[in-house]
Amino acid sequence: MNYCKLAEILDEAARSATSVEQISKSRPINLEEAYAIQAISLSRRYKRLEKFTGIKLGFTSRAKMEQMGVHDLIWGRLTDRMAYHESEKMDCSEFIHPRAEPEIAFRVCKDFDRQLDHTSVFDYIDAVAIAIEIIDSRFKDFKFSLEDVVADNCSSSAYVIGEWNPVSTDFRSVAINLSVDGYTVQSGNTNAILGDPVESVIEASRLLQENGESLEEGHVILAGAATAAEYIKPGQLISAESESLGIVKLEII
Ligand code: OOG
Ligand code: MG
Repeated sequence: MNYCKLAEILDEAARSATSVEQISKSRPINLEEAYAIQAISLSRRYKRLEKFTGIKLGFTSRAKMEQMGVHDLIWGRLTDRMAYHESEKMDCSEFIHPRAEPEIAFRVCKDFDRQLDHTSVFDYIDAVAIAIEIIDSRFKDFKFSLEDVVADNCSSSAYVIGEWNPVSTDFRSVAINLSVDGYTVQSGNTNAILGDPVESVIEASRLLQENGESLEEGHVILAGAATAAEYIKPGQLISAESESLGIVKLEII
């Protein structure tokens, strides 16, 4: 089966909220092929007039690696169709088996034109926020290999970003949690994200440059979850909170 067909299968699985078999079960693919499938699957979304809004990193914390049994940093693409506002409700029927995780988001203020380092990175991001990412693997039982999940755009399906804070706000080594209906279900610390979430931005710039791609002013970077993810269902109010960054909520129907 060629890449286009595999991309179509994954894109249609997302569109119809129907799970499919893991690619790796029938055909071994390598990481390069997996990223090629991801890119083709996203180009189908762009043809439907979805707009690229930024990228997400995955498996930047031990909690996530252990939960999913996958041990390498991955990246996927975000589009405007995945972006929810706090005032919107997320309709669970448009998803297969969605899970929520608490994240940190950074806002890009200058087009990425180089690989960033610890000093230059702050010229390129001007805001930080608490966020919820909704991941929804298109694979049955939410099970996959590293290559499978990369081909599936790293399970990206939705995200909501709280109020932006200046990037000088303390986002390092701060407690972060995920709550369902006001009860904390996951708690962690932002230092679980590569030791410091800003490392995700540096990693993002490296990965993008290696791929000949870039981020522009206004794009966002989801740094990766600091805790394991939780299954969500209709009727729940999901929130992510951190003392310094505030709270963001998403109502599920
Ligand atoms: C893959 C996506 C991982 C994160 O924050 O680590 C991810 C998955 O767990 O389905 O988004
Ligand atoms: Mg995530």
